[in-house]
Amino acid sequence: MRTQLEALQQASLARLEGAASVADLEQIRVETLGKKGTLTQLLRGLGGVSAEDRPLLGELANGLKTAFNAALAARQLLLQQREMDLRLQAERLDVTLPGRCPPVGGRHPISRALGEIIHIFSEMGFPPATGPEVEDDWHNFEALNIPADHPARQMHDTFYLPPGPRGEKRLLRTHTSTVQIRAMENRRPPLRIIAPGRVFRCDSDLTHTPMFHQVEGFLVDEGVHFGHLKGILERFLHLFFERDLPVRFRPSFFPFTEPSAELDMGCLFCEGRGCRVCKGNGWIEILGCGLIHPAVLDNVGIDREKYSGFAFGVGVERMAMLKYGINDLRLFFENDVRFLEQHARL
Ligand code: 2U9
Repeated sequence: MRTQLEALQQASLARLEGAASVADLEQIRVETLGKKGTLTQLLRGLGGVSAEDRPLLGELANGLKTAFNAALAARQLLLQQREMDLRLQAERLDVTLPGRCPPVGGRHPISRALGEIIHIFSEMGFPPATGPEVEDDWHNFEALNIPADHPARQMHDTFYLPPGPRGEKRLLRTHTSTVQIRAMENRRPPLRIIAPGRVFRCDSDLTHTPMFHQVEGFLVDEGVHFGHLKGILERFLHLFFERDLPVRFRPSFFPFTEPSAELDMGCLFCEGRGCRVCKGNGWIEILGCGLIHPAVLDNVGIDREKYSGFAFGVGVERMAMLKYGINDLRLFFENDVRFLEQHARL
Protein backbone atom coordinates (compact mmCIF):
# COMPACT_ATOMS: atom_id res chain seq x y z
CA MET A 1 0.00 0.00 0.00
CA ARG A 2 2.70 2.38 0.93
CA THR A 3 4.65 1.73 -2.25
CA GLN A 4 1.42 2.07 -4.22
CA LEU A 5 0.82 5.45 -2.58
CA GLU A 6 4.35 6.60 -3.26
CA ALA A 7 4.17 5.42 -6.86
CA LEU A 8 0.86 7.20 -7.33
CA GLN A 9 2.29 10.38 -5.83
CA GLN A 10 5.17 10.33 -8.27
CA ALA A 11 3.03 9.44 -11.23
CA SER A 12 0.24 11.93 -10.59
CA LEU A 13 2.62 14.82 -9.86
CA ALA A 14 4.56 13.97 -13.01
CA ARG A 15 1.33 13.91 -15.02
CA LEU A 16 0.39 17.34 -13.68
CA GLU A 17 3.80 18.61 -14.64
CA GLY A 18 3.39 17.26 -18.17
CA ALA A 19 -0.16 18.61 -18.71
CA ALA A 20 -0.28 20.97 -21.68
CA SER A 21 -3.67 22.59 -21.13
CA VAL A 22 -6.28 23.46 -18.52
CA ALA A 23 -8.48 20.79 -20.12
CA ASP A 24 -5.71 18.18 -19.62
CA LEU A 25 -5.49 19.19 -15.96
CA GLU A 26 -9.19 18.62 -15.49
CA GLN A 27 -8.85 15.20 -17.08
CA ILE A 28 -6.01 14.32 -14.65
CA ARG A 29 -7.99 15.62 -11.67
CA VAL A 30 -10.96 13.44 -12.58
CA GLU A 31 -8.75 10.39 -13.11
CA THR A 32 -7.03 10.93 -9.73
CA LEU A 33 -9.58 12.42 -7.37
CA GLY A 34 -12.87 11.74 -9.19
CA LYS A 35 -15.36 9.10 -8.04
CA LYS A 36 -13.42 6.34 -9.75
CA GLY A 37 -10.05 8.12 -9.50
CA THR A 38 -6.88 6.26 -8.58
CA LEU A 39 -6.29 8.13 -5.32
CA THR A 40 -9.97 7.90 -4.34
CA GLN A 41 -9.78 4.14 -4.75
CA LEU A 42 -6.61 3.92 -2.68
CA LEU A 43 -8.25 5.99 0.06
CA ARG A 44 -11.22 3.64 0.00
CA GLY A 45 -8.80 0.70 0.32
CA LEU A 46 -7.55 2.15 3.64
CA GLY A 47 -10.59 0.59 5.31
CA GLY A 48 -9.09 -2.84 4.72
CA VAL A 49 -5.60 -2.26 6.23
CA SER A 50 -4.68 -3.24 9.74
CA ALA A 51 -5.42 -0.80 12.54
CA GLU A 52 -1.74 -0.30 13.29
CA ASP A 53 -0.82 0.58 9.69
CA ARG A 54 -3.85 2.78 9.13
CA PRO A 55 -2.68 6.04 10.83
CA LEU A 56 0.58 6.16 8.93
CA LEU A 57 -0.97 5.19 5.61
CA GLY A 58 -3.84 7.60 6.27
CA GLU A 59 -1.40 10.41 6.86
CA LEU A 60 0.52 9.50 3.73
CA ALA A 61 -2.65 9.36 1.65
CA ASN A 62 -3.89 12.73 2.98
CA GLY A 63 -0.45 14.20 2.40
CA LEU A 64 -0.59 12.97 -1.18
CA LYS A 65 -4.05 14.48 -1.63
CA THR A 66 -2.86 17.83 -0.29
CA ALA A 67 0.28 17.76 -2.42
CA PHE A 68 -1.75 16.80 -5.50
CA ASN A 69 -4.27 19.61 -4.95
CA ALA A 70 -1.50 22.14 -4.37
CA ALA A 71 0.39 21.06 -7.49
CA LEU A 72 -2.89 21.07 -9.47
CA ALA A 73 -3.69 24.65 -8.38
CA ALA A 74 -0.19 25.87 -9.18
CA ARG A 75 -0.17 24.20 -12.58
CA GLN A 76 -3.68 25.51 -13.32
CA LEU A 77 -2.60 29.06 -12.62
CA LEU A 78 0.40 28.71 -14.90
CA LEU A 79 -1.51 27.11 -17.75
CA GLN A 80 -4.39 29.60 -17.49
CA GLN A 81 -1.89 32.41 -17.72
CA ARG A 82 -0.18 30.78 -20.70
CA GLU A 83 -3.49 30.19 -22.47
CA MET A 84 -4.54 33.80 -21.88
CA ASP A 85 -1.19 35.02 -23.30
CA LEU A 86 -1.69 32.87 -26.39
CA ARG A 87 -5.25 34.15 -26.88
CA LEU A 88 -4.14 37.73 -26.46
CA GLN A 89 -1.49 37.17 -29.11
CA ALA A 90 -3.86 35.45 -31.52
CA GLU A 91 -6.86 37.74 -31.05
CA ARG A 92 -4.97 41.00 -31.00
CA LEU A 93 -7.04 43.96 -32.21
CA ASP A 94 -5.52 46.68 -34.30
CA VAL A 95 -7.36 49.63 -32.83
CA THR A 96 -5.73 51.94 -35.36
CA LEU A 97 -7.54 50.31 -38.33
CA PRO A 98 -10.17 52.57 -39.91
CA GLY A 99 -13.71 51.63 -38.79
CA ARG A 100 -16.22 49.96 -41.09
CA CYS A 101 -18.99 52.45 -41.83
CA PRO A 102 -22.47 50.94 -41.48
CA PRO A 103 -24.70 51.91 -44.45
CA VAL A 104 -26.96 54.81 -43.53
CA GLY A 105 -30.38 55.28 -45.12
CA GLY A 106 -31.63 58.62 -46.36
CA ARG A 107 -34.85 60.27 -47.43
CA HIS A 108 -36.04 59.75 -51.01
CA PRO A 109 -35.90 62.99 -53.07
CA ILE A 110 -39.72 62.96 -53.41
CA SER A 111 -40.07 62.84 -49.61
CA ARG A 112 -37.50 65.62 -49.30
CA ALA A 113 -39.27 67.88 -51.79
CA LEU A 114 -42.66 67.11 -50.16
CA GLY A 115 -41.19 67.90 -46.73
CA GLU A 116 -39.78 71.21 -47.93
CA ILE A 117 -43.04 72.26 -49.61
CA ILE A 118 -45.03 71.37 -46.49
CA HIS A 119 -42.56 73.25 -44.30
CA ILE A 120 -42.73 76.43 -46.40
CA PHE A 121 -46.53 76.50 -46.53
CA SER A 122 -46.87 75.64 -42.84
CA GLU A 123 -44.75 78.69 -42.04
CA MET A 124 -47.06 80.79 -44.22
CA GLY A 125 -50.07 79.57 -42.22
CA PHE A 126 -51.26 76.70 -44.42
CA PRO A 127 -51.28 73.53 -42.29
CA PRO A 128 -51.27 70.18 -44.16
CA ALA A 129 -54.50 68.15 -44.31
CA THR A 130 -55.03 64.61 -45.60
CA GLY A 131 -57.93 62.55 -46.90
CA PRO A 132 -58.74 59.13 -48.40
CA GLU A 133 -57.07 57.90 -51.60
CA VAL A 134 -60.16 55.90 -52.54
CA GLU A 135 -62.80 58.51 -53.32
CA ASP A 136 -66.32 58.89 -54.61
CA ASP A 137 -67.54 60.69 -57.71
CA TRP A 138 -68.82 63.66 -55.73
CA HIS A 139 -65.58 64.64 -54.00
CA ASN A 140 -63.32 63.93 -56.98
CA PHE A 141 -65.44 65.38 -59.83
CA GLU A 142 -68.98 66.56 -59.18
CA ALA A 143 -68.28 69.05 -56.36
CA LEU A 144 -65.33 70.42 -58.33
CA ASN A 145 -67.56 71.47 -61.19
CA ILE A 146 -66.09 68.84 -63.50
CA PRO A 147 -68.91 68.06 -65.93
CA ALA A 148 -70.14 64.53 -66.68
CA ASP A 149 -68.68 64.61 -70.18
CA HIS A 150 -65.25 65.89 -69.10
CA PRO A 151 -62.46 63.71 -70.55
CA ALA A 152 -60.85 63.25 -67.08
CA ARG A 153 -63.93 61.28 -66.02
CA GLN A 154 -63.49 58.63 -68.69
CA MET A 155 -62.38 55.09 -67.92
CA HIS A 156 -59.10 55.56 -69.75
CA ASP A 157 -58.12 58.54 -67.59
CA THR A 158 -59.27 57.51 -64.12
CA PHE A 159 -58.83 54.26 -62.19
CA TYR A 160 -62.33 53.10 -61.26
CA LEU A 161 -62.82 50.47 -58.55
CA PRO A 162 -65.78 48.09 -58.13
CA PRO A 163 -68.78 50.01 -56.68
CA GLY A 164 -69.11 50.41 -52.90
CA PRO A 165 -71.67 48.59 -50.66
CA ARG A 166 -74.48 51.01 -51.62
CA GLY A 167 -73.66 50.82 -55.33
CA GLU A 168 -71.72 54.12 -55.24
CA LYS A 169 -68.96 54.74 -57.77
CA ARG A 170 -65.48 54.40 -56.28
CA LEU A 171 -62.21 55.57 -57.79
CA LEU A 172 -58.61 56.43 -56.95
CA ARG A 173 -58.47 60.20 -56.47
CA THR A 174 -57.01 61.99 -59.48
CA HIS A 175 -56.04 65.07 -57.44
CA THR A 176 -55.97 66.10 -53.79
CA SER A 177 -58.67 68.76 -54.36
CA THR A 178 -60.93 66.15 -52.71
CA VAL A 179 -59.29 67.03 -49.39
CA GLN A 180 -60.20 70.70 -49.85
CA ILE A 181 -63.81 69.82 -50.73
CA ARG A 182 -64.05 67.81 -47.50
CA ALA A 183 -62.52 70.72 -45.54
CA MET A 184 -65.05 73.17 -47.00
CA GLU A 185 -67.92 70.77 -46.28
CA ASN A 186 -66.90 70.28 -42.66
CA ARG A 187 -65.62 73.71 -41.67
CA ARG A 188 -66.52 77.35 -42.26
CA PRO A 189 -64.25 80.10 -43.63
CA PRO A 190 -61.74 81.56 -43.04
CA LEU A 191 -60.01 78.42 -44.28
CA ARG A 192 -56.53 77.71 -45.45
CA ILE A 193 -54.80 74.37 -45.88
CA ILE A 194 -52.51 72.49 -48.18
CA ALA A 195 -53.30 68.95 -49.29
CA PRO A 196 -50.16 66.93 -49.98
CA GLY A 197 -50.46 63.32 -51.15
CA ARG A 198 -50.51 60.61 -53.76
CA VAL A 199 -52.83 60.82 -56.75
CA PHE A 200 -53.58 58.36 -59.53
CA ARG A 201 -54.18 58.72 -63.23
CA CYS A 202 -54.46 56.12 -65.98
CA ASP A 203 -51.37 57.37 -67.77
CA SER A 204 -47.92 55.92 -68.27
CA ASP A 205 -45.16 57.17 -70.56
CA LEU A 206 -41.81 58.99 -70.38
CA THR A 207 -43.28 61.96 -68.52
CA HIS A 208 -46.28 60.39 -66.73
CA THR A 209 -46.57 57.71 -64.05
CA PRO A 210 -49.88 56.19 -62.92
CA MET A 211 -49.17 57.41 -59.37
CA PHE A 212 -47.56 60.72 -58.55
CA HIS A 213 -47.52 63.31 -55.78
CA GLN A 214 -49.27 66.62 -55.59
CA VAL A 215 -49.54 69.47 -53.19
CA GLU A 216 -52.64 71.54 -53.63
CA GLY A 217 -53.44 74.52 -51.50
CA PHE A 218 -56.32 76.89 -51.00
CA LEU A 219 -57.53 79.84 -49.01
CA VAL A 220 -61.14 80.97 -48.56
CA ASP A 221 -62.02 84.21 -46.80
CA GLU A 222 -63.74 87.52 -47.38
CA GLY A 223 -62.15 89.71 -50.04
CA VAL A 224 -59.59 87.19 -51.35
CA HIS A 225 -58.29 88.20 -54.77
CA PHE A 226 -55.68 87.22 -57.37
CA GLY A 227 -53.08 89.50 -55.76
CA HIS A 228 -53.08 87.31 -52.63
CA LEU A 229 -52.52 84.21 -54.76
CA LYS A 230 -49.66 85.88 -56.63
CA GLY A 231 -47.94 86.96 -53.39
CA ILE A 232 -48.17 83.52 -51.80
CA LEU A 233 -46.90 81.68 -54.90
CA GLU A 234 -44.00 84.07 -55.50
CA ARG A 235 -42.91 83.72 -51.89
CA PHE A 236 -43.22 79.94 -52.07
CA LEU A 237 -41.08 79.66 -55.22
CA HIS A 238 -38.48 82.03 -53.76
CA LEU A 239 -38.16 79.88 -50.62
CA PHE A 240 -38.28 76.53 -52.42
CA PHE A 241 -35.67 77.32 -55.09
CA GLU A 242 -33.70 79.56 -52.72
CA ARG A 243 -33.45 82.42 -55.19
CA ASP A 244 -35.47 85.19 -56.73
CA LEU A 245 -36.91 84.22 -60.10
CA PRO A 246 -39.20 86.16 -62.40
CA VAL A 247 -42.72 84.70 -62.66
CA ARG A 248 -45.53 85.22 -65.14
CA PHE A 249 -49.14 84.09 -65.21
CA ARG A 250 -50.62 82.73 -68.43
CA PRO A 251 -54.39 82.44 -68.78
CA SER A 252 -55.57 78.85 -68.64
CA PHE A 253 -58.67 76.81 -67.94
CA PHE A 254 -59.69 74.45 -65.12
CA PRO A 255 -63.34 73.65 -64.37
CA PHE A 256 -62.81 74.39 -60.66
CA THR A 257 -61.16 77.82 -60.93
CA GLU A 258 -62.21 81.06 -62.64
CA PRO A 259 -60.10 82.83 -63.73
CA SER A 260 -57.48 80.12 -64.09
CA ALA A 261 -53.79 80.52 -64.77
CA GLU A 262 -50.61 78.65 -65.39
CA LEU A 263 -47.56 80.00 -63.56
CA ASP A 264 -44.22 80.06 -65.41
CA MET A 265 -40.94 80.97 -63.75
CA GLY A 266 -37.70 82.08 -65.33
CA CYS A 267 -35.58 79.03 -66.27
CA LEU A 268 -33.33 77.96 -63.38
CA PHE A 269 -30.71 76.58 -65.72
CA CYS A 270 -30.14 79.33 -68.29
CA GLU A 271 -31.62 82.34 -66.51
CA GLY A 272 -33.93 83.07 -69.40
CA ARG A 273 -31.44 82.77 -72.24
CA GLY A 274 -33.01 79.55 -73.51
CA CYS A 275 -31.78 75.99 -73.01
CA ARG A 276 -32.92 72.38 -73.37
CA VAL A 277 -34.84 72.34 -70.08
CA CYS A 278 -36.99 75.37 -71.00
CA LYS A 279 -37.11 74.30 -74.65
CA GLY A 280 -35.37 77.50 -75.64
CA ASN A 281 -37.99 79.98 -74.46
CA GLY A 282 -36.49 80.93 -71.10
CA TRP A 283 -39.60 80.03 -69.04
CA ILE A 284 -40.57 76.87 -67.15
CA GLU A 285 -44.19 75.96 -66.55
CA ILE A 286 -44.39 75.15 -62.87
CA LEU A 287 -47.94 75.07 -61.49
CA GLY A 288 -51.62 75.74 -62.07
CA CYS A 289 -53.81 78.04 -60.03
CA GLY A 290 -56.81 80.34 -59.99
CA LEU A 291 -59.68 81.77 -57.98
CA ILE A 292 -62.09 79.11 -56.76
CA HIS A 293 -65.05 78.85 -59.15
CA PRO A 294 -68.26 80.22 -57.54
CA ALA A 295 -70.03 76.98 -58.58
CA VAL A 296 -67.61 75.05 -56.32
CA LEU A 297 -68.46 77.36 -53.40
CA ASP A 298 -72.18 76.76 -54.10
CA ASN A 299 -71.58 72.99 -54.06
CA VAL A 300 -70.21 73.06 -50.53
CA GLY A 301 -72.66 75.65 -49.20
CA ILE A 302 -70.30 78.62 -48.90
CA ASP A 303 -71.87 81.99 -49.69
CA ARG A 304 -70.33 83.10 -53.03
CA GLU A 305 -71.35 86.72 -52.39
CA LYS A 306 -69.54 86.90 -49.07
CA TYR A 307 -66.51 84.70 -49.69
CA SER A 308 -63.94 84.10 -52.38
CA GLY A 309 -60.83 81.98 -52.47
CA PHE A 310 -57.76 81.03 -54.41
CA ALA A 311 -56.35 77.57 -55.11
CA PHE A 312 -53.24 76.11 -56.69
CA GLY A 313 -51.72 72.74 -57.49
CA VAL A 314 -48.08 71.65 -57.82
CA GLY A 315 -46.63 68.37 -59.03
CA VAL A 316 -44.00 67.23 -56.51
CA GLU A 317 -42.00 65.09 -58.98
CA ARG A 318 -41.59 68.09 -61.26
CA MET A 319 -40.49 70.34 -58.38
CA ALA A 320 -37.96 67.72 -57.22
CA MET A 321 -36.60 67.26 -60.76
CA LEU A 322 -36.02 70.99 -61.15
CA LYS A 323 -34.56 71.54 -57.68
CA TYR A 324 -32.24 68.54 -57.59
CA GLY A 325 -31.40 68.42 -61.31
CA ILE A 326 -33.00 65.05 -62.08
CA ASN A 327 -33.78 64.65 -65.77
CA ASP A 328 -35.77 61.41 -65.89
CA LEU A 329 -39.06 60.84 -64.03
CA ARG A 330 -38.58 57.07 -64.03
CA LEU A 331 -35.57 57.36 -61.70
CA PHE A 332 -37.91 58.19 -58.80
CA PHE A 333 -39.67 54.86 -59.04
CA GLU A 334 -36.96 52.41 -60.14
CA ASN A 335 -35.27 52.35 -56.73
CA ASP A 336 -31.80 52.02 -58.22
CA VAL A 337 -29.58 52.25 -55.14
CA ARG A 338 -26.98 54.32 -57.04
CA PHE A 339 -29.61 57.01 -57.72
CA LEU A 340 -30.93 56.87 -54.16
CA GLU A 341 -27.42 57.17 -52.70
CA GLN A 342 -26.70 60.15 -54.91
CA HIS A 343 -29.84 62.05 -53.89
CA ALA A 344 -30.78 60.78 -50.43
CA ARG A 345 -30.26 63.12 -47.50
CA LEU A 346 -31.17 62.54 -43.89
C1 2U9 B 1 -60.72 73.38 -54.80
C2 2U9 B 1 -60.87 74.28 -55.83
C3 2U9 B 1 -59.86 74.47 -56.73
C4 2U9 B 1 -56.50 73.31 -57.44
C5 2U9 B 1 -55.75 73.57 -58.69
C6 2U9 B 1 -54.39 73.27 -60.40
C7 2U9 B 1 -54.91 74.48 -60.72
C8 2U9 B 1 -53.38 72.57 -61.22
C9 2U9 B 1 -51.99 70.66 -61.48
C10 2U9 B 1 -50.60 71.02 -61.14
C11 2U9 B 1 -49.70 69.93 -61.59
C12 2U9 B 1 -52.15 69.24 -61.16
O1 2U9 B 1 -50.17 67.87 -60.23
S1 2U9 B 1 -50.60 68.51 -61.39
O2 2U9 B 1 -50.67 67.77 -62.58
N1 2U9 B 1 -52.95 71.44 -60.74
O3 2U9 B 1 -53.03 73.01 -62.28
N2 2U9 B 1 -54.86 72.76 -59.25
S2 2U9 B 1 -55.98 74.94 -59.55
O4 2U9 B 1 -57.73 73.96 -57.52
C13 2U9 B 1 -58.70 73.73 -56.60
C14 2U9 B 1 -58.55 72.85 -55.59
C15 2U9 B 1 -59.56 72.67 -54.68
C16 2U9 B 1 -61.82 73.17 -53.83
